[in-house]
Amino acid sequence: MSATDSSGPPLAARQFPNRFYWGTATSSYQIEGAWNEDGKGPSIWDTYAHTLGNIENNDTGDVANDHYHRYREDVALMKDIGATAYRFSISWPRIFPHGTGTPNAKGLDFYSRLIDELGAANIEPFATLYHWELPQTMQDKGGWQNRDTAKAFGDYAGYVAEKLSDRVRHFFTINEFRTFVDMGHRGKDIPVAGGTMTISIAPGLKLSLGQLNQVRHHAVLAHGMAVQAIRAKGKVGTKVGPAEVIEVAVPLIETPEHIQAAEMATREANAPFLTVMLEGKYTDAYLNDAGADAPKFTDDELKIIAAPLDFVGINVYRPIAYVLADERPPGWREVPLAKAHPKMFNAWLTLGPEALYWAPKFVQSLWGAKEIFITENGCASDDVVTGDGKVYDTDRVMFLRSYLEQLQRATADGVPVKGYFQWSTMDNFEWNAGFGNRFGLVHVDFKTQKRTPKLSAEWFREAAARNAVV
Ligand code: PNW
Repeated sequence: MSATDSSGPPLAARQFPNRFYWGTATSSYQIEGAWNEDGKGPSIWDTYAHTLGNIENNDTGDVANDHYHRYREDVALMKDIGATAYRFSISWPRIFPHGTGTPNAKGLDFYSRLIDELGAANIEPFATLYHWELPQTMQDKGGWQNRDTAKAFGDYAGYVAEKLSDRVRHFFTINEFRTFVDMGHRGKDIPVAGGTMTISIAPGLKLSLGQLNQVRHHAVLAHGMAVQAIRAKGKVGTKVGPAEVIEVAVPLIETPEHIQAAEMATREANAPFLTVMLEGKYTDAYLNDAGADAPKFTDDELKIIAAPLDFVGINVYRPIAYVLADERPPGWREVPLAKAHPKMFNAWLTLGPEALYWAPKFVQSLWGAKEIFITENGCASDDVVTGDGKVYDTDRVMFLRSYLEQLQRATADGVPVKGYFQWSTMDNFEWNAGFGNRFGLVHVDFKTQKRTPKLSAEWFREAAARNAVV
């Protein structure tokens, strides 16, 4: 390379491992629509979104991206943007309209057709079994406060694995335990520059701390029961793991003491979810802090919760905290976000690319994970289609490049990250924010259902083709 060469760092230095999956992700309620078609039962999200005032603009997922009818076009789009994997979710009430009982063949058939379409496009399917659509009938019986829900989820997971594991090799049990449990059952405080904000989602409960901790316990128990059921009913070789939004603490200064402090902070921050799934016990600090509000559990339940996994899936958007080592217990201290710390379009989306280095790094160092998937990463923007018919999302391109550089750094260190899923394939129903938060690589006009790949889709195609940060 000559001194005047302006082609940037050599690509080889920014290369991902061979056979790395370049995927995009979605979830059923956020894109499918067809909320009451072909025998589907109502979910808590149908109920929640149909209640005026819960969702921005009173948007609902009744039609959303109409993906239920347009899945062929959407698979073609994914192929066009160079995706080699697709993470989608299966709607529990499409398969079991009331959570348990007789399965609905038409619901299963939709996913079967989608999987065939993906196969024809050479896109590897990754299926999530719970992306927050609890059948309303189960909610009416106490929802996640009722231990029976965990058992019902395990049975549903086993049934789906039995039917689809001939073509689906990877199953994620539950998406973002932390989000649906804490935001759905009590409301969760999120740190933002200059303070905190509280977010609530379906079913919109305000439980006591003790009740919340019991719901958390039932959620990880459901995961463990699903792992066991998938092993029992799935084809030999079927792989299974969670897709949790890891709370990752990032060391502000990369020295051994600060890195160790961040690692300890990360383990404690995930105590009710990833840590108990991977260690088979609740941490002492978690139980002591909770005191009388600690969950009630048995040793047998802990064994189920820690059923051996094939991989760990983590959603990574932002650091939960920036930390430094501290001489006083617990050994670290959190440094508040500076008022002007940059964020993306969403107030909660603190810009912190290093999170995508430290999250998989700590999953390996704390728990010895053999395979790791980044099951979500991405950002929203207020993208617009310009006069020339294009969407110039420079912010998302900046976001992707800076985060993926950090992921590449992790793989270069030998962290076994096997794939990356961009959230999201296309703009969709962003929960409480409705259609106003656009997370897609592909723009969607929700009046006409027209899909327009953004500049970031071009970036993604190039990165996937070269298997490198571009
Ligand atoms: C995820 N946070 O939710 C969900 O899995 C997706 O369904 C959702 O559309 C996507 O991220 C974008 O929001 C999150 O506060 C909710 O860090 C909250 C956070 C992260 C992800």
